[in-house]
Amino acid sequence: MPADQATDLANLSINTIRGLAMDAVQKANSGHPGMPMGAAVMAYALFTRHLRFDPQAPTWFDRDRFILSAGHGSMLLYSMLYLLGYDLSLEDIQNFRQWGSKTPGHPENTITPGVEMATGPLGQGFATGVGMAIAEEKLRAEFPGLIDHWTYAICSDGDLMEGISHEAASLAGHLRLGRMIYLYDSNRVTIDGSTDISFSEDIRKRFESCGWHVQRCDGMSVENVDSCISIAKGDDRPSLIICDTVIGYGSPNMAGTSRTHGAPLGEEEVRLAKIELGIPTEPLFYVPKEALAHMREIGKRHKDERMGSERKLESNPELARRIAGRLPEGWADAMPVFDSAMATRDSSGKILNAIAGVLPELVGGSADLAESNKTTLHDAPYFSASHRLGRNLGYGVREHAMAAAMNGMNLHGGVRAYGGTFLIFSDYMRPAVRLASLMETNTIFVYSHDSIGLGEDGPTHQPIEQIMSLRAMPHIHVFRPADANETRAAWKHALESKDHPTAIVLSRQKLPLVSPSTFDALHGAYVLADASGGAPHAVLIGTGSEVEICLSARELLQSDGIPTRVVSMPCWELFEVQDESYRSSVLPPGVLRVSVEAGATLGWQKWIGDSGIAIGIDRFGASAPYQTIYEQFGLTGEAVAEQVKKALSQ
Ligand SMILES: Cc1ncc(C[n+]2csc(CCOP(=O)(O)OP(=O)(O)O)c2C)c(N)n1
Repeated sequence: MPADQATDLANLSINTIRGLAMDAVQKANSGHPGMPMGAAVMAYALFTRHLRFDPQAPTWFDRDRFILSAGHGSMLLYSMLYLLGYDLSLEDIQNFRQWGSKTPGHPENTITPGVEMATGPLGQGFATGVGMAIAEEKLRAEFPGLIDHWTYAICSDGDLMEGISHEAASLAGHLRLGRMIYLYDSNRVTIDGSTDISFSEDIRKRFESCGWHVQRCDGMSVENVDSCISIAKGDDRPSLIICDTVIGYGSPNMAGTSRTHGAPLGEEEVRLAKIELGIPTEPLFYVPKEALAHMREIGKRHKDERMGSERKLESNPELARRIAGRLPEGWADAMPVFDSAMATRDSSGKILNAIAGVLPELVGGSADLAESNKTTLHDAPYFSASHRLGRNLGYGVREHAMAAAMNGMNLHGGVRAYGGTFLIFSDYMRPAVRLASLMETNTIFVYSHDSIGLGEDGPTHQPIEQIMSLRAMPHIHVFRPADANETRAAWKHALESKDHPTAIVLSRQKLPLVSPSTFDALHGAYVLADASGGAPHAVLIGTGSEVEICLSARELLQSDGIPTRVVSMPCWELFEVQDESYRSSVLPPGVLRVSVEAGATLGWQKWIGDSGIAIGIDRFGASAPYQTIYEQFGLTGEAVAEQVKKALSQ
């Protein structure tokens, strides 16, 4: 082991981090001690010599961002935050992984001050940081002299194995995101053992070929890591610093092996490791006064700078508005009111271009389907290495990295990112969509080509279970508008949301204008056409393109003397939060309810009950003109009316 050239105080602090990690994992009887023990030096070098932050103001906008991409090493971050003086106590550390604690198993931004994002699913942190760096570049160009910070991450073997890291690294290099510095904890160990089993690519060459600046250093030396970070700052490419480390450093019998990765070392091994590292074996959770004082002092280093920076930020009203996430007064008036039939992807594109001028924070993008998704802001160039003011992101065919990067931009703040792909490819980005929901991030996912209505491309491209599987995800709002005016409501809702993502699900095919120009759709569901000639005998509930089918079924039923109501239900989540009296006024109890949606029927029972009828598609689609597929699958006004009549006659 190379001798660490750091000062005694540095070594004391580093070993304190290691001791806390071992003890917390041991006490919780679960967790990951190895990574914090091996990466403590890297984290110490970064936090004490480079990172700009103020524990008293963890959301200071111009702070450097730090992501622990290898989130299983959470005790590394928690120890650091506690020692530096964030609002995290030694007791919190002792409650690691316990119910209600501020120290959950993996970092969560909604729980712990100083945690920038939730990590744990490997690769997500890596790619989310790319979005944070994009936001910084863009805002620095827009507000020169006010914004000036860096994005750092610690990532692991597992992070770099994940496909999303390839997508994100390629994008970051292409965009020349020089303010990104990633420390790679190269300990050559994963859960199953040595990386020899599965991971032998040349990381240096891989990242260099993606346009990164790559260095390699002894990750167990503060001085080495420190000087590599300094060198990285002088290069205008994103930087990867390959830090050679030893997982579980200090454990006499387990260091360097996967046995330290994801389980307590055991009381005896913890004792031996403490002796090896020169940490007193008692008391547990030992924090030497000198180390705490040293780290707390470092925690105060940027206080004055932060206060000055905050004054500057507040002095610019436009930037202050954007940092606060406030939309300009009356912004929604810029949205057009529609009076004609069009695909909802088209109305979405028109809305975006109409509001782009009043919402300069809007950053669009698509995973190589901009023309299809209608996501392009026409008056703005692409964001690129030479055009930092660009407002369209060309993510390339990288759905997963796109979603994570959008999360990064929205977590960063000051910009508001949306991005599009086909609904079917929401599956390619699902882990990042899930994380957006968990992190309470207001990312807007634009999904066009939302059903068999896309026609000839066939079943590989026709979503079936995607809408319902998005609805199954907690917290995200799924909005499937029936026409251009409901699309306005969808965008209003998505843009005004602060603490949840929204998926806007759009048709490829033209849809008639069926809804009023008011924002009734923001109730989640509303009566679009009521029964005439008496109380309804049936309520047809449609979403998106199937609302039109419900309306034509209603015509047929009404002409047969059956009073029929049509309810448009573009957003379940908004309807769920309406009060009981509104909900039962829309869906009266005791009346036959029929859902019509060109997708999986699983789940509609929630609204139609045991005696309702769910009309949908529980098989894969088919390649044909879309009108034919709708007919073949029984999704027509006639077929729906027949089913209703049959049910009512039983
Ligand atoms: C997407 C994803 N797949 C699997 C896991 C489970 N997991 C946690 S850590 C890990 C690998 C650990 O290897 P490495 O990233 O090198 O971390 P280290 O061993 O250095 O702690 C795996 C597979 C995960 N967290 N995320």
